[in-house]
Amino acid sequence: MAKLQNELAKLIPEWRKEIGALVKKNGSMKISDVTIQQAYGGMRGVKGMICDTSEVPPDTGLLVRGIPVGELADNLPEEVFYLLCTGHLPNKRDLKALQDEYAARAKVPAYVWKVLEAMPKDSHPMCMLDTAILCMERESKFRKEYDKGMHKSEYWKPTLEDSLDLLAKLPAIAAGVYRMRFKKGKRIAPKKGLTWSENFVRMLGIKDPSGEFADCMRLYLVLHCDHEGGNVSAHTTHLVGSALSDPYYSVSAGLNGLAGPLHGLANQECLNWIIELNKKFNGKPSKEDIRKNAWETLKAGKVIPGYGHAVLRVSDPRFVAFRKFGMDHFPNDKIMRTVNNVFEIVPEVLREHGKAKNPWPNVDAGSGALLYHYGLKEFSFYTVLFSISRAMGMCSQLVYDRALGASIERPKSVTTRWVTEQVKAKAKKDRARKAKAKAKKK
Ligand code: HAX
Repeated sequence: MAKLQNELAKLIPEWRKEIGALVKKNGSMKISDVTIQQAYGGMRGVKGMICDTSEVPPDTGLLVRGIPVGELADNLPEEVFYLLCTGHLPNKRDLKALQDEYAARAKVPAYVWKVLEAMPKDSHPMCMLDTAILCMERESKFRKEYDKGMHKSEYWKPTLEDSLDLLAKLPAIAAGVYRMRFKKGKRIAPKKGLTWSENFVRMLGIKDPSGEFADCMRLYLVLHCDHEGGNVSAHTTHLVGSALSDPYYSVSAGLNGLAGPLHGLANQECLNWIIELNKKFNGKPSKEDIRKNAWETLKAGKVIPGYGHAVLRVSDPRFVAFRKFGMDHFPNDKIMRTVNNVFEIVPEVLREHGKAKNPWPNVDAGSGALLYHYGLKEFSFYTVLFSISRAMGMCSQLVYDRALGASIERPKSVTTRWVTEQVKAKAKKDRARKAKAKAKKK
């Protein structure tokens, strides 16, 4: 057995013991209430699920297993996957073992390419990626072991096997989608001895003589890895997985959610806003131009893309890391300069506007500028990049769910009639209480 499997085999019994005791002793303690507003409003803030791989405190932003994501800005995505799974970074030997696992599992089955080639030429890259993942379901080791009859304490093992298979193949699939969808020529084979992100950049076929784009992609794949459990894609993966659907079914379901414009697709709109701004002011909008343009956007009843967040109340540390990378490597790039100036002006404008609870930039405010600089200009592909990274969070959450024997998810839904009856019953009770209090006073 390779190192990650060994490490988890050691850790999982400890987690089971610790969490088992916690639930046994405190199972009836309340940790959340739900209001009618929350029930109709996307369950915002309802604490009703567990995710130990990462958390998003509003005042700091993403912590991956307790480590601020900014502190991982020099790490490899492989190291971050190991961290997500185990709670600690790998040593050199364990990292090498994981990289060897990826290399050994990287070959994409030939039928995947045939399926993709049969799709309409204008299919969305996200649809192509999800189709490729779903059609590989026949490879699932979890399903095969389950069909043979497996003890539930063993579920995590083939779940991890499927996850490693999937993660190992994703860069080749995504790069294949890129070259096919945007007519870039033949697929490029992976090369031995390169890291996960270096190989991905090589297979995309975008020129990178300095290796800077590969470093940018390394950062991109680290920063998007996970964002706790309740966002659409993570929650969907967890929900589908809770039925013991294998990782191919679960991850492709989650990525279908990431493809939505309110979730992973937002990044392309941000770059569009910046590019339009540059076009309008001959590539050099002044701070006053930016202020005017931001107000025009707001007065037109639109949001300023890349700013605001449902949970965060500070600048997203992922934006901070992207901005630093851009300003360190290409401060004079027209788009990067505007991204930086927008950051200096827009929070002030949003504060004056007074609506957004968080006037600060989110992850999407800067990431597109970096990709664009290195020549990756096909906006509809950006969510595919997000997906490769986020699959690490999804897979590690699935392994954790199977390790802990997570139950099938089944919250109780209620009807509007039921809610109305509760409101009426409460009003009746309140009236009775008031009448009683009044009678007592007399
Ligand atoms: N520009 C203008 N108005 C904004 C705003 C922005 N950037 N951010 C929030 N507001 C407005 C909201 O539209 C809302 O207005 P109404 O009361 O008229 O509905 C009000 O401020 C309060 O909203 P909020 O509570 O601060 O924010 P929400 O939790 O409702 O929404 C969003 C969070 C990220 C969706 C929101 O800030 C937004 O639309 N931002 C711009 C789009 C964007 O950057 N999306 C990417 C998010 C990152 C992500 O999660 N990617 O996966």
